[in-house]
Amino acid sequence: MRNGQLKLDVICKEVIELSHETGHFILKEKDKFNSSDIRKKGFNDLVSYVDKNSEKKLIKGLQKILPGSGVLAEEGGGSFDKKYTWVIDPLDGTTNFIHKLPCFAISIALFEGKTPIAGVVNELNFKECFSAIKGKGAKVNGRKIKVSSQKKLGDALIATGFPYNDFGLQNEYMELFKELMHTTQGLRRIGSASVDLCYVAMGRFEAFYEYGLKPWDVSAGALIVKEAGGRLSDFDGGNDYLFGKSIVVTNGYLHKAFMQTVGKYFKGKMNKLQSVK
Ligand code: 2AM
Ligand code: CA
Repeated sequence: MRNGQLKLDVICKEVIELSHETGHFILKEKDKFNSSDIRKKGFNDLVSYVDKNSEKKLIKGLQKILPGSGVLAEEGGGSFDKKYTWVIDPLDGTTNFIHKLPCFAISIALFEGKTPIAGVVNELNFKECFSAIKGKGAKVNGRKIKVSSQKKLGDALIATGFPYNDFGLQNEYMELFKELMHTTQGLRRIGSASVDLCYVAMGRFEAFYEYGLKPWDVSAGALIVKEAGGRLSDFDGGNDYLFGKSIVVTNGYLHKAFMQTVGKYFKGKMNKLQSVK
C-alpha cells in the first residue's frame, strides 16, 4: 500500500501465485480422493477436506498479502465489516471435482466495501488462470481477453447452471430453457459458475444465466467478464447480481434481447425462490 492506495497489480500477481500453489494441492488430492471423503452440507450440497484445506491455505495467504483484510468464504462464512474483504470459493465445481470431471476452479475476489476491485479465477484442469483489476481489463494467463462480438442469438452458445437445491422456480427455468433450445445455437452446463463467467469473458460463450448462486461463486468471474466488455444483470434486470442470487451475463450485444427472453419467464417471480429471504 502507498499513500492509502492499494497496488492492485502487485496484489493480483501475488493472488495468482497463491492460487497456483493451492491449485497444486487440489490437483494432487484429486487422484487420492474417494467417495468416503465426501460430506453433505445439505441436500445435493457436497464438501470434502479438499475444499476446507484449500480454503485454509487461501485465507492464510490472502491475509499475508493484505494484512487486516476481512474474509467471506464458502466453507467458513464471514462478513463485510472491514474496508477490504476477500470473497473466496476454494473449489468452485465441487461436484465435478468429486467425479473427476473438468472444470473446477479457485475463485478469489477482493472487495473495497461492497465493490469488487480485483478478481482471480484459476481453472485447474486446462491451466487457464483468469484475472481482472477494476478499470484495467481482463486477462487469461497474462493475455488480454474480450467478449465475443456475436450479435445473433441464433448463433450464440449459452451456458447455464441447473437448479440444484432450490426448486421454487423450476417450471420457469424449464420454460426458458425450452425456448433457448429453439432460438440459440445450443446450451451447455459446465458445473462451475466462475468458469462459465470467464468463458463468456473470453468469447467461448455469448451468455450465461443461473439462479441460486452465492457471492463467492460469482464475484471474481463477474468482475472479469465486466472488464472484458460483458454486461451483467440480475433476472429482474437490476444490478443485484452479486448478492441477489440471480445472474445474467452476455457479451453486451445480446443483452437486451436476452433479458427480454429471461423476463418473459422470471420478471416479478424471484420472490418464489425459497432461498431468497
Ligand atoms: P460449488 O461447486 O462451489 O458448490 C453450478 O451450477 C454452480 O453452482 C457452481 O458454481 C457451484 O459451486 C454452485 N453450487 C453451489 N451449491 C451447489 C450444489 N449444492 N450443487 C451444485 N452446484 C452448487
Ligand atoms: Ca465451492
